[in-house]
Amino acid sequence: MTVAASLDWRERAAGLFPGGVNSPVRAYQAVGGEPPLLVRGNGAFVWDEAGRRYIDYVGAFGPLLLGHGAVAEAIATAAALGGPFGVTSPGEVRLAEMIRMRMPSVERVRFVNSGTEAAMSALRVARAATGRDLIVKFEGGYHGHADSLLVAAGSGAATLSIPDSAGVTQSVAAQTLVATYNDLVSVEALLQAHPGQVAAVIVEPVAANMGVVAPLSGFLAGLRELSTRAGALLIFDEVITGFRVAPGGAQELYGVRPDLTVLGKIIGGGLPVGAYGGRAELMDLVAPSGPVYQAGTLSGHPVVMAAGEATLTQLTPDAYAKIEKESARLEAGLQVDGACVARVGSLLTLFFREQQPRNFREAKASDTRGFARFFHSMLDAGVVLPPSQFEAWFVSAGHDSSVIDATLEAARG
Ligand code: KE4
Repeated sequence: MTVAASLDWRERAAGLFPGGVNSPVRAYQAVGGEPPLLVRGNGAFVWDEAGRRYIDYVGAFGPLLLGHGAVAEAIATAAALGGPFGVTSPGEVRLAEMIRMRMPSVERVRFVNSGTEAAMSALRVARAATGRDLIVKFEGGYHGHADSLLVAAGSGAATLSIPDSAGVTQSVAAQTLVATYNDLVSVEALLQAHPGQVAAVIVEPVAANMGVVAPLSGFLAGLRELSTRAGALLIFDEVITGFRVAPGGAQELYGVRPDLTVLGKIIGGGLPVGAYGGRAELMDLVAPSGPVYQAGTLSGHPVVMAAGEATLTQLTPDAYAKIEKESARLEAGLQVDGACVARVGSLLTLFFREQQPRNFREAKASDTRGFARFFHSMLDAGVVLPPSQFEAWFVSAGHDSSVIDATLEAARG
């Protein structure tokens, strides 16, 4: 495709979609410049319309733990069978059983079509189960764009400096209390100030939407204890960490059992998906078993289930070991002046600050202009990163030693 042709695509997109994109972070507003027009991917690589190859650390923002195209055959086979059928299909059962085997806390699960839908629904279950209205989230935590969660939000909301979205009413926002990540005192203070009123504490067990910020030792166990003591449910948003940071997600890695878990991304292998699940007596509150209504035309779509099943099947112990080895090599080799690396498994962020942040306030103090310069130097060198200091780099099984070496070479500039 010629440059003129790609300009045409951009002009047409600008006239069709807000900001020319279907999700804000893709607009490159935080880093400037125009995103490449990517048309193909395979493994760790993507190609633009001019045939230029890039090493990809966006990985669709998390789903592609196996790399691009890894489950294309499973998708094609399932698509050829027609459907969806408007009744439960075998693929839904198989994927749900794989999830439960890896995350025993998820005794019952409901598939939906996005992480947003999953988080929104989990909150509804928590409010129904406790009869309480308030929720606690963390500054810089991102759980999708449901009204009550667009308060002090991370990811694209932080990138664009709109963590509290227009259109979210004051009355809805007032039911969301905001604590500081890695600060149990801030959580305890909110719970004590609102006795008997907090339905749930929702947390990204590894924060990845303020950049990657690991939980300090004892933080997650502390949330477990504080929530239980306050009669609130603990919700782990594992949309990013689920099946990435360990086969059983962060709840396996850190040994803390939430009451409800929110999932997405990897369980759809790159297709639109979400899921929420947890203790049977909680999930049996969901219609048609109970009074919490939640529904979705394409929930449990057989092609999506096949993509998720193929993904989890290919995530063998060897695959995890390989991803961990190369992620560790990337962390060790990334020496960039004025920057430090934060990593949990195959999630990594290069923060343009001296010390790894422990919360969003510290993450926001990063030199975002320095990040933008680095972002473009890497793009020019054929490495495409998530276009925000407040996103994670996603390493996949396709990022082999030669890819990591090429990345480190590009970072040396
Ligand atoms: P979706 O509704 O975008 O499928 O999932 C929302 C969501 C929920 N929970 C966590 C922890 C998430 O990270 C997300 C979405 N992640 C962002 C990337 N940080 C999606 C990228 C985008 O908004 O385009």
